[in-house]
Amino acid sequence: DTLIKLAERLPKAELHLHIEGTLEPELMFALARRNGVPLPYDDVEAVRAAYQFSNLQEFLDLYYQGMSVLQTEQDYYDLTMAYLQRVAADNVVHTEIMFDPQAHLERGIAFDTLFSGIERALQDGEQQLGISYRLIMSFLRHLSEESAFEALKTAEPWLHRIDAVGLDSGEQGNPPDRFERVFARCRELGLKLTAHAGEEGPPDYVWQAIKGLQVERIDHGNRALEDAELVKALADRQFTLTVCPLSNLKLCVVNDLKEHPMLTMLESGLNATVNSDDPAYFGGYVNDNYRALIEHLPITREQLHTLVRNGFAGSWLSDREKQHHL
Ligand code: ES4
Ligand code: ZN
Repeated sequence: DTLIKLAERLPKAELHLHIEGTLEPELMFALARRNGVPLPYDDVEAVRAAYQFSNLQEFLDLYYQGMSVLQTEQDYYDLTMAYLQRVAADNVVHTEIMFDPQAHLERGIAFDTLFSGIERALQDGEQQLGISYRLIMSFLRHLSEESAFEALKTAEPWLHRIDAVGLDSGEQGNPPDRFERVFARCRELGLKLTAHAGEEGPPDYVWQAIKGLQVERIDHGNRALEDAELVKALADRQFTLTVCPLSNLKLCVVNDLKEHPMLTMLESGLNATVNSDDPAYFGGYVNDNYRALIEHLPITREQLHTLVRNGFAGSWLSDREKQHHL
């Protein structure tokens, strides 16, 4: 109980958050009505009832369907502002949010529309709520490398306002290797690099992400624990792992939170962090994820402080900004 109180009140950073995954059913319905987009659900309860997944792909199908209600700049603003207001209550003071441009461009939404809405909310959030931010443009790995290059070209006029690129969507059968050239180009452009790896995919995908894509962080990374040499490489080189406990539970990456590998990760010297991934779909924001860990694992006060500190240390804040939080 005291650990939960401590986790709730500590200032925190969130490093793994898909802005499209913050679309709560209430806002989904409001935007569907506002834009005249049909939804295959009768009400908010029916949406929530549909959120039972046995793997990543079952979630992704509903995630891509849900975002079809996002149409105007104001929609993206409202989505992002709702997230910021929600996590301000969790004492999140820094957030690094991912967005999936290809999922919107494919539906005929202009890059300017989605980017302006998200960025305007982040700027207002920084002013009004004191939440600093970084922006991560994520490529969809179920699409081709050519499609990723196209998205990068479309984003060109905005790249100076984007901090990093990522790689997400269905992992099985979509190894990082295929995106080596587009990540190399992003690196040349001065963007930071991260990739989802080892959520459902094998340790080899994590190796490909660090060796082939040359990412600085790994999103998830759970299955890295199956490869002792990989664990050593990640620990020696101080990679940050952006772990998402409630996501892992909802997507059956773990069967029970009591079996969650978070403490094993810390004890193996890995720089793990606590994040919410797609909070509207997985049943909780950052504090809910801390609470779930504390309730199910024998976590110490020191380990809790380490997780919170890792969030700032692994962020893309400047060294000076990090000093302020560490
Ligand atoms: C995602 Cl949990 C997860 N994994 C991979 N891709 C994603 N996109 C949104 N959430
Ligand atoms: Zn994710």
